[in-house]
Amino acid sequence: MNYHILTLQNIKNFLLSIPNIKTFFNDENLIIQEIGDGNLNFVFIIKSQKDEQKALILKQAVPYLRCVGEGFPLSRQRMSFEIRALQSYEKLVPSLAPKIYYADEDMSVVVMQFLDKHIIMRKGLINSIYYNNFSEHISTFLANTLFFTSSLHLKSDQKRKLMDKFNSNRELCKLTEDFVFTFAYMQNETNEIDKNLKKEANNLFDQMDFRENILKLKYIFMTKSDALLHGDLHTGSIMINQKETFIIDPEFAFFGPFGFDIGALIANLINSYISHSILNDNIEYQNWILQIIREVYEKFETKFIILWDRQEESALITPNFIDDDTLTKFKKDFLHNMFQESIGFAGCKIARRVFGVAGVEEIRGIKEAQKREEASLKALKVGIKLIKNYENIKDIDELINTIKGVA
Ligand code: ADP
Ligand code: SR1
Ligand code: MG
Repeated sequence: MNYHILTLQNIKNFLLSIPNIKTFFNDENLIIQEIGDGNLNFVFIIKSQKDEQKALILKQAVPYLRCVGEGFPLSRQRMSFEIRALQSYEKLVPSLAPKIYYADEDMSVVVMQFLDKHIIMRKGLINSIYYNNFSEHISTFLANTLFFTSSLHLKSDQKRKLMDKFNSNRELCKLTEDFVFTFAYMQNETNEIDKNLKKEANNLFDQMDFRENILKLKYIFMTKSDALLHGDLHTGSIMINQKETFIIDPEFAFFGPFGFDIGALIANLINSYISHSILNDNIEYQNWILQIIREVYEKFETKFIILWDRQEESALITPNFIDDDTLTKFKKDFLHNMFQESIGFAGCKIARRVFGVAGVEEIRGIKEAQKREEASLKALKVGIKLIKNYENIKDIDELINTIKGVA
C-alpha cells in the first residue's frame, strides 16, 4: 500500500481492509484513541466497541520527529527496522516482545498486541514498585538477542545477511552519535539546560579530559558490529507487571557493540537509584535497585556463557582450532571487555540526559528545583566517573560501590 499518514479519521478503513485484523475485531465499530507519549512516532489504541477486551496497538512512523514536529525531518524507514527487530524477537524471545498482528514497511506501520495489564517500567520505578521477575526476564532478553545474532552463534553468511537487514538504519544511529556521544557535552542549541545549572554545564563543556573516552566509546559504537541491538533500551522501552516483561520500541535497532544495550539498561536503573536517593527515604527500595543492577548483569553473564559453551561451531569458532583452556581464557577476557564497555556506555547514557535533549522523567521531572538540581549533579558525577574509569572497573561489586560512593 502507498504510504499515507493514518489519523483518527482513516484508521478504521485501513484496519478493516486487513483480513486478519477484521477477523480479530469481528466488529465494524471501533474505538480509536491516540496514546503516544514517546519522542518519535504516533501510537493509537484500537478497541472493539462490543468487547473492549479486544484491543490492538497501531504504531506508525511519520517522516519527521514527533516531539519536535515537521521542522525536524526524519526518515520514516525507522519503522522498517522496528518491524524487523520485533520479528527477530518473536523468534528469539517470544514471551518478551509484543505479538505482531500486521506489519507493513511501505506504510511504516505495525499493529501489535495491546499490553493492557502492563505499565512503562520507568513509571513503575518512579512509584517504588518492586519487580521481582525483572532481572530474570531482561537477562534472558539480553543473552538471547545478543548471543543468537552474533558471530558466536551464526555462521558467517547468516550473520552478514542479518546485518544487511539493519545496516541502513543510518539516521537513528546518527541521532545516537549526536545525542548520546556529542552534543550533551558541548555548547549546542539542542541542549536543555536547567537555568540554575548553567555554571555546571559551562564547567563541563570546558573539560577535555573525559572527552577522549567519549570518543573511544563513540568509535566503538560506530564500528563494532557484535550483534543485533535494540539500540534504545531504557526503562521507557519496557512494559512490565509483576509477572511479565515486554520490550517495545526497537526502532534504533542496528548491529552494534554487545555492551550498548546492557549499558543503556544499567544507566536507566542508576538514574532511578539517584532519583530515589534524593526524593525517597526508602533505603530498602534504593538497595533493591542496586541489587537489580547486580542481578541483571550476573544473570546475563551466566546465561550468555551457557549459550556460548553449548555452541561448538560458529563464524568465530572452527572445531579443533583452539584447546579448551585457551578458549576458556578467551571467553573470560571477552566477557570482561563486554562488561567494561557496558559501563562506559552506561556512563554516556547517564551523562547525556543531564544537559542534553530528552531528559529522563525521574530526574528532569523532579518538581522541587533544589532537589532536581541535586539529582542532575549526582547523575552527572556518576556518568563522568563511569566514562573516565570504565576500563578500570573490574567487576560488578566495584560498579555498585562506585554508584554508592557518588550517590
Ligand atoms: P516512540 O517510538 O514514539 O518512542 P513507543 O514505542 O515508545 O513510541 O510508544 C509510545 C507509548 O505508547 C509507550 O510509552 C506506551 O505507553 C505506549 N505503547 C507502545 N506500544 C504499546 C503496546 N504494545 N501496548 C500498550 N501500550 C503501548
Ligand atoms: C532527539 S531523539 C531523543 C531520544 O529519544 C529516543 O528515545 C532516543 O533515546 C533518542 O536519543
Ligand atoms: Mg521510540
